[in-house]
Amino acid sequence: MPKLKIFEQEKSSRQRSRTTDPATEHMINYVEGLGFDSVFTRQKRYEEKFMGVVPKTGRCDFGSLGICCRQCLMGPCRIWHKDVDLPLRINAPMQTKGTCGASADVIVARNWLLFHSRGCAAHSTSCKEVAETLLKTARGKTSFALKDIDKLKAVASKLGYSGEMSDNELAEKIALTALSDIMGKPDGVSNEKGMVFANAYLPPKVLNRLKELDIAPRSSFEDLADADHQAVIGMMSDPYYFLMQSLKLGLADIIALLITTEIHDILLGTPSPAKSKVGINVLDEKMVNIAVHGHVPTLSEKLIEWADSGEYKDKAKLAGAEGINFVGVCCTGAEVLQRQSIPLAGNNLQEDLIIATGIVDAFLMDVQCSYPSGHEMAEQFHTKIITTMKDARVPEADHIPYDAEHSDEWARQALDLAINNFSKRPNKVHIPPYEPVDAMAGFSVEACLGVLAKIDHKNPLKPLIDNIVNGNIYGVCLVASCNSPKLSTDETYNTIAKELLKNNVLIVGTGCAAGACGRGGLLFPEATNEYAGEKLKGVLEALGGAAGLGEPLPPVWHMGSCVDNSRAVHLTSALAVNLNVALKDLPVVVSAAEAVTEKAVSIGSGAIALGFPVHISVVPPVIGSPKVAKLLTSDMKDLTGGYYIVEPDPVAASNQLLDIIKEKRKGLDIVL
Ligand code: XCC
Repeated sequence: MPKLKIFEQEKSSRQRSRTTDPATEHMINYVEGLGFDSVFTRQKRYEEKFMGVVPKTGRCDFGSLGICCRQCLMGPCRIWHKDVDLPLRINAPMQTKGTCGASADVIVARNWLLFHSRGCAAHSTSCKEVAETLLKTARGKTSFALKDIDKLKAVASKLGYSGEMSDNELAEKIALTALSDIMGKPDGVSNEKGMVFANAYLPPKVLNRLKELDIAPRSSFEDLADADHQAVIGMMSDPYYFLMQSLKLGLADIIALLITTEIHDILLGTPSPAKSKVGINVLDEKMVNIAVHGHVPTLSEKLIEWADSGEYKDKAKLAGAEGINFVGVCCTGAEVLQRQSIPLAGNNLQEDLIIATGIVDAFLMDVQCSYPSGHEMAEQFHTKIITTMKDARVPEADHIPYDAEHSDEWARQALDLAINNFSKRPNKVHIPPYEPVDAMAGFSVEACLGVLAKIDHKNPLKPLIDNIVNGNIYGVCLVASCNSPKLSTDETYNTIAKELLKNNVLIVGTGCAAGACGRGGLLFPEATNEYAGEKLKGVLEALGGAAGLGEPLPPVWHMGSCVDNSRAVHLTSALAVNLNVALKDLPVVVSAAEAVTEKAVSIGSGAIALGFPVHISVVPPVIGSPKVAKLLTSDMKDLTGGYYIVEPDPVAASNQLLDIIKEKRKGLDIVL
């Protein structure tokens, strides 16, 4: 169980460097030289100003440990647990209960659950919106198409719809099922059966266990309302049930992701591996640069479609540019990278740095993971921040409200704004002198199975299973979640990936973690020769050959945005069903090392509920309650098979993950 000194270990990572990406480091220094702030500067200032306190993070001790309660107007209460060492800064005697009588266990567990409410609400709301887009498309009310009919039919058949229905009818059925999974069902009876997508996609062994534990989700919005109700003063005070509800929300979140991925693929196409570039320098001084940031690919795909038209190519030239250059940021970036090979400029930590190049003509923010001060950096340059969604407004930004029914008009307005802004570029252009890195992305489940089918047409999973069983693939690690300025950003993911790769563990990546591996050069075939262990290298060479690439597959498979964590769930569920085991039995682990957002916490708990061990390097605000910390880091293992591993040091974390994989292999009685 984590002790207070773990905060110092967390900090020592950041003290090694702020980032391992030279272009990012260069731009941080440039921006600081101009006297502006970035998230990195603010993190540093936190530590400098508050140096010397224990646990030496510069953060509030109560908040860091999760024992500050601000839920009612009797408070706020700051308490302490008798079994947790007192930091020097705190003058004893401390209260051990809030005014209402809430102990550290109650306060920590309730705060923890409320993280999940916001995370699950974010993914569920995004899911609802894309399901509405599918419904409107099926009813002929948008200009989107059902681009991947094979995927449409596969999803429909999984849900039990087929027969004589037309494509539009199938799409409508899928959309309505998705909406009732998210928003709840009008009749209480079908409600009891839970989320239809969960029942259709999760392995029966896993589902049964979730039902036994009473954490199988009913529908996102109902489970979210239950969580809020439980958190109300005078309601739940048993930390165990708070944590179980957090698992339920995590699961509802993952099912929302799964639905979202399936619908994105139906509307926009299912990705397949293709090459592109990663790094701030994917911006092009001669072009109108448009950065797309957030999590809504439908919107960005419309922009890209229109930018490709003769009309907008001409408009860009008239403005004096050679053309229009899209770059991606964060998860919208991961989405357009995996489907359109649009280069990835960076993540949300780099938002300010990308703008500070002085050549971003428009920076579109849809939903989630944009920082609240992004517009302040934009004001120093000429960049137009364009917000698009009613739930994510930014002061002083141009707001063009997006809706699927009028997406063409919307895209045209946004492109016009960007092109008109090209001529207003400032003199202070500064591009980091580092070439972008080659990267391959697009490893959807369908693409992976497509390659495997070239080896075994009848049972594409068999080559994968055989290689896992014989130890050529020792295990699989999903690297997922955000980048955190609390650590040496990028370093953790890349170190863990390299450590595991040399031990023949295949890495799959999503979201900002996958982007970090991209900057570290791990998304490209050549990295296989450099980093993969001999056995894994052999497998990746054989797969690359089967795919007709003439080179190995890369050692880290970029599976998409954080929404596409669902692809990893999908693939591992297929493996588990094939082997007739539960997910917890597979030699599969997760590292969400640099987790930041509520969404990352919620997905992490969903993964734990499914049975996966989940590593994090940042210290979660739970160690103020030894009971809650123990439940999350060890007792959970007996309930679901999943649990959190908190280890700031990436090499130590890799060793722990390897030990877990070994233990799982022992359990399956396969080659050690
Ligand atoms: Fe956001 Fe999805 Fe985290 Fe990146 S990884 S900072 S949640 S963009 Ni999902």
